[in-house]
Amino acid sequence: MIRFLCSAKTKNSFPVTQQEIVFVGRSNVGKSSLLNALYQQKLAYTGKTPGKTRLINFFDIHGKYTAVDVPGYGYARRSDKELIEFGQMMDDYFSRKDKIKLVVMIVDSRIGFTADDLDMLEYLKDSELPYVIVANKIDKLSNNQLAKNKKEFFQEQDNIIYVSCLKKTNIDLLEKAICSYLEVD
Ligand SMILES: Nc1nc2c(ncn2[C@@H]2O[C@H](COP(=O)(O)OP(=O)(O)O)[C@@H](O)[C@H]2O)c(=O)[nH]1
Ligand SMILES: [Mg+2]
Repeated sequence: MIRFLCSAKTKNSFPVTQQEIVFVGRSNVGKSSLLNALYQQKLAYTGKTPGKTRLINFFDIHGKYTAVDVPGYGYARRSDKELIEFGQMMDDYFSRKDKIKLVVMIVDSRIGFTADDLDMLEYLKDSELPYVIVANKIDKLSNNQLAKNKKEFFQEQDNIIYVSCLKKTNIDLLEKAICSYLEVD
């Protein structure tokens, strides 16, 4: 059973959990779609309005781990105050390092890493958090174009999974990757 636990934005309102798998990505990159594909149900809103979800959402996944849906970053229409609050929320959340087993960072296979993505990547590397990159929307690319993008955009990275949430391509590979990072008792 998949169960919504809570929405939170400050340290003392985060739930008590055992192990967390965290999902991050730019607004509109397909994070909600990925969660839907992975869990075969709607955990968060899929929608055309970017930046809709502004809190960190926690879901219990079959009592095995907690899936954490972090708000999309790189949303241009945010005020300075909102950006500072967002940064604070991220720092508060990611400081709970012992809980975080894996960060799943979603990018767009058609455009590679944007400046915002590179900031996030640096943040993950600096924090020494384990992460995997999911390059989404490969259904929008021809085989040739995908091969080209793999080489041009993602050559430096070996921990990349190329997926289509729309067509459910390679979602099983991500599932396996997640499992491999979980502690089993
Ligand atoms: N073609 C295609 N479109 C996708 C895919 N994943 C998501 N989308 C579309 O991208 C848009 C944003 O998706 P959403 O899941 O709401 O992104 P979020 O803002 O990151 O949660 C929606 O119109 C989705 O239908 C995919 O794998 N292929
Ligand atoms: Mg969403």
